[in-house]
Amino acid sequence: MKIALLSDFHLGFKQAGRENEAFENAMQAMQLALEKGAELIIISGDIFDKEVPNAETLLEAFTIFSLARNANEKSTHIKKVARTQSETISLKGVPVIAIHGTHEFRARDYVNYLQLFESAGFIVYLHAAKAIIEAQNERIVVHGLGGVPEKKALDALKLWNPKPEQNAFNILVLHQSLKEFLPFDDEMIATLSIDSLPEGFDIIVDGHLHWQNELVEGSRHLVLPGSTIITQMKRLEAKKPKGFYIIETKTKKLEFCALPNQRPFIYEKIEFENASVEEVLKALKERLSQLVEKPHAKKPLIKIKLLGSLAKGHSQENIDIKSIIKEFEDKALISVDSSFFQESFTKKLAELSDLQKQRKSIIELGFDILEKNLAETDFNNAFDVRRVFKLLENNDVEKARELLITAQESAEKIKKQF
Ligand SMILES: [Mn+2]
Repeated sequence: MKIALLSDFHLGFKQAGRENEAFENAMQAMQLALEKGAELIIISGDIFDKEVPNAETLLEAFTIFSLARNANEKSTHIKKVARTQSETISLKGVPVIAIHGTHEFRARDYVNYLQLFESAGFIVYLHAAKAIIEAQNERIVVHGLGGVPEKKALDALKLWNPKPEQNAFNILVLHQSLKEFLPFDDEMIATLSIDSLPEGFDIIVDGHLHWQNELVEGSRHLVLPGSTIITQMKRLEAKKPKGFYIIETKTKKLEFCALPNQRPFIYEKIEFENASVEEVLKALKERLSQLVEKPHAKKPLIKIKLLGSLAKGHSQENIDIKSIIKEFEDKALISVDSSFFQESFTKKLAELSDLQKQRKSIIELGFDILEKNLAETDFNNAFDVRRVFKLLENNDVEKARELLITAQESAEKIKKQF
């Protein structure tokens, strides 16, 4: 069986000049996968860029899933098995199996949008569950775990504890960071590493990491389809095209299929030493002129990193990058990141980044404090802190109260036993 591995469409992602790109790229991926004869489509999370997509974005998703649904007249019965229940779901056309990513993750008291697409008959949605397909004398088992907060990923994987089935082609699908792929300058944390992933699966597909990669480590065959769109402009994404993989289960042959019409992405560094503002501007302009010389079908995305040092008395605040971006706006979508070494400025930046970190971690800090305080009470670990927090954040006070009361009752029961 030919299985297409797609990931991270980020439908709803918008940036000036790239308003339709997420949709166009995801459409290209789905179209090409079907043209290539895919008989099953697996999407490893982040179909949507936001937890709650708007109607326009939902329509885009329906359009993409309809391509698969209308690809042929067949109907496939998929047995979905979760810890406590099992059901058979029939999908028309080429079946799509998906997990949620970090972008569309919703706490368990809320319905996520993949559940909605499952109930509409467009996909089978897996979270700590597996899907079994029997077709053409083959048995395919897709084991899926949606994206969970990185801190909890290792525990979640251990708790779920997926096991490959005998006489079947087993695919494990995840949406997490892996320690091996985290660059030093990245703030993402990871609790999973390749050797912490379970063994015995024919392939392990991981979404979330936006650049494509394939590697075999020990008995594990890891495949990162990468995103179909550039969202954060990471250096690694400039090296490889966007696309998806197709695997043939019998031969285990893996093929990468690049999107036929994608926006070029150029990532460059320019280094200076004691340069004046004028020199930086001149060099930046010259480099950009060279880069846009060659005509492209789509305006290229260019990210330039300015590094090194400025001359005494020159400050990067005086480098008018905006007007340069404007000058080239007909030819490219430019983003310039200046990280000159300047003592006072570096200090200022460090302060700013500290401030930002503090702001970012206030919610995490809240969790930590609550968790710590609870550990000292009779509540102990009687309820899911994150869940209660999310409920309170959404003003579902009544539901949070109920949860706490149930937790208190069970805590008291435990206490009575001692
Ligand atoms: Mn993503």
